[in-house]
Amino acid sequence: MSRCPVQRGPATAQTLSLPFVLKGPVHANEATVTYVIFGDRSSGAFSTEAALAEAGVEYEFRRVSLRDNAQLEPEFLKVNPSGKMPALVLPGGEVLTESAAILFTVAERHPDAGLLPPPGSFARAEAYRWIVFLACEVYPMVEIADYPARFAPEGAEAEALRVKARERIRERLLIVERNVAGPWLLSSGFSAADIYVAMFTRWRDDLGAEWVAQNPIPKLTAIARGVSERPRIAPVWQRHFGHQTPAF
Ligand SMILES: N[C@@H](CCC(=O)N[C@@H](CS)C(=O)NCC(=O)O)C(=O)O
Repeated sequence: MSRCPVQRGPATAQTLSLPFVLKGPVHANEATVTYVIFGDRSSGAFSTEAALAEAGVEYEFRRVSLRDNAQLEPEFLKVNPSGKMPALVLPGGEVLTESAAILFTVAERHPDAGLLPPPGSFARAEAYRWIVFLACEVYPMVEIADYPARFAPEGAEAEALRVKARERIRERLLIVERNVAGPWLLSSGFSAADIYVAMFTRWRDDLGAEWVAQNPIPKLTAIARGVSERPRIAPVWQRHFGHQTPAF
């Protein structure tokens, strides 16, 4: 299976230190003092957590197990009716979903973190372009690769669809690879787009070792390494992806 957060390695004390399941209901009108992230290890919730960590703000991570399909439990559906993670509860209690929208919002609420280039600049437009490209052209393919039986009859047809979805993911990541300014995705420097694309490079089952060997993605790999080494993100990276070998 290639679920984006598949538990590939042994659980460590670090990874299990997250609360295992929802601690209690969170409603849109419940006042919270810090951000609350709902997600699983190695999932799309990495991008939310990394952005908040980079911004240097407090947050709580509530673990929703994809392996146990907890995202489809009524309790989580109250948080995100589409049964997807990440979901973010803002300090005022409002619930926000969609990983790209969350990145834009965190960047806007914490401008000093420099998660996006200055408003109005072309660099900012490019950040929007690549984050939206990943959210709209790549992320939906992950659902097809992870849960093909949602889209085709179970068995050979679903498996064939999974293969096709993975091909699209690979082809589209190569488009991003060819557009990396270096060393970061944008010529203006580090941004939330780097956090986001680094996450997609970690979902190795979607890429496949053989494909990576034949289609090196050195620029995206360098971005992933750079993101993993940012002082505020490094512990987050370790919790989500540290179990992977080789790391890059
Ligand atoms: N459009 C959503 C996609 C999120 C998504 O597909 N997340 C995966 C985990 S990486 C998920 O929750 N999958 C569970 C499911 O589809 O049942 C976003 O960008 O936040």
